[in-house]
Amino acid sequence: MKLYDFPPAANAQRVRVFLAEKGLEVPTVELNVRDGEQYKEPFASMNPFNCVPFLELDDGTVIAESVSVCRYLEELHPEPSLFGRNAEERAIVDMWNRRIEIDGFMPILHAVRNHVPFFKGRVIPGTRSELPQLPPIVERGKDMLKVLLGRIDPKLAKSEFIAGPAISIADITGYFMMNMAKALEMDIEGPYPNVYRWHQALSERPSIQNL
Ligand SMILES: N[C@@H](CCC(=O)N[C@@H](CS)C(=O)NCC(=O)O)C(=O)O
Repeated sequence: MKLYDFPPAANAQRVRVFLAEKGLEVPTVELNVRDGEQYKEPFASMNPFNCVPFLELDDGTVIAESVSVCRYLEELHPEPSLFGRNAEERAIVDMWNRRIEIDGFMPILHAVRNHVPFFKGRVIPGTRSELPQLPPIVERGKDMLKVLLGRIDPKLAKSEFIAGPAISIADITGYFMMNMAKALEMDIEGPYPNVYRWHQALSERPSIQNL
């Protein structure tokens, strides 16, 4: 098995944090997505989404998508669980992970890609599209994140982690969502003190410190 990775890429870091939390090591191959290596062969044929991370199994099967890679590794190594230990926990973790990805991670990703000059000419991940950066997408992304944080903050007032008393994939997704929000200079500490505390605590974990 080989993990195709690029150390500065947030989605690749999601998988690396997951591996560290589980105490797993997987051989990695670095693919420089800034220089466009993902568009060259054999990588373009291996992963039609032209992104990192992706996992190549020994028989050549490729699994792209950070959460799908993590889910596969969880099946092979169930302990410690980051997707839930029974039907109820798995549903709760999945619910929060999906809501974070759909309502916060994706909107804020598009906000960043439409705001930060570095992403000019690459507003859609995994494409070389010349589509222009659009300021309304930035504002809408921030608005959507605020709605989500308004729902997560009361939850984190009562719970150390998003889906319950133990860290899960939902916290990893949420951690990287909040990192992206930093690029948009949003005030988090004032309106969402529990989100702020949770994000600070996660940033001190060895899995994140050692990225
Ligand atoms: N939904 C995908 C997103 C993957 C993704 O967007 N990866 C970025 C790095 S953070 C990438 O490889 N981008 C290359 C590009 O935009 O050309 C996942 O979770 O794995």
